[in-house]
Amino acid sequence: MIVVHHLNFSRSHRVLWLMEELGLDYELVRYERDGNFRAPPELAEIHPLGKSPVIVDDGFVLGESAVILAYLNQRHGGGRFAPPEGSNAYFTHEEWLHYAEGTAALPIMALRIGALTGGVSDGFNTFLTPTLKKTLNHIGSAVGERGFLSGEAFMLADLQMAYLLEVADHGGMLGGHPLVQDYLGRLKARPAFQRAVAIGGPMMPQKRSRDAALDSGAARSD
Ligand SMILES: N[C@@H](CCC(=O)N[C@@H](CS)C(=O)NCC(=O)O)C(=O)O
Repeated sequence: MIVVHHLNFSRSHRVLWLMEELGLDYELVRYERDGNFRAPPELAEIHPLGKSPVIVDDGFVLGESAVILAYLNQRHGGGRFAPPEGSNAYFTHEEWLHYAEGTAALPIMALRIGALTGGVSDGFNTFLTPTLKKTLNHIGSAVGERGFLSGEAFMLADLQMAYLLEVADHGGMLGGHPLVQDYLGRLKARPAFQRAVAIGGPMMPQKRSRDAALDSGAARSD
């Protein structure tokens, strides 16, 4: 049985979503963020980073959401949500899958965390704001009016990207990027996405409670 260690308001929504897309059985272990928006220490008993998501499959412990998604898709999903292994399309899809956390996350998370913790410096902002624009333009050009990152089919990379776009939307960053806004809407309309929200809660808290949690505490992680 696959065990999914799920933290509320976090990237582990991705794993629940894929489980629901694939129709797999799993056991859910829930963790609640503390007043500083941090994971509780019990998560570090599962994986040394103490972050979510983490899965345990028959004793095999795996962290990092992109790898978890690829593992579940290959080992338990018949490769359904990625192009055929070894093809050029496969590597283009890998590029998008890793682009999410490797590149797109930086401007989105830094601007959002900055806004919630007193603002980023002007110097950092001169890097972040144009980088955010480039990032959202890049995603918008790829998905166009109706597509997904790798073309016409929904794949792991789309599932990976949604959390970051939700954070961007939460921070009011999607204005001026209607293609990205529509794309996020298409992703969130998927029944499996909605089942994952019903099971594990939303990806982001209501703005007010989140701000209050951050205001009341010290530094936070993403
Ligand atoms: N790159 C990692 C990021 C994992 C991560 O930062 N998880 C956050 C939740 S979105 C977390 O557990 N934060 C709580 C903490 O660090 O205390 C992934 O994609 O899995």
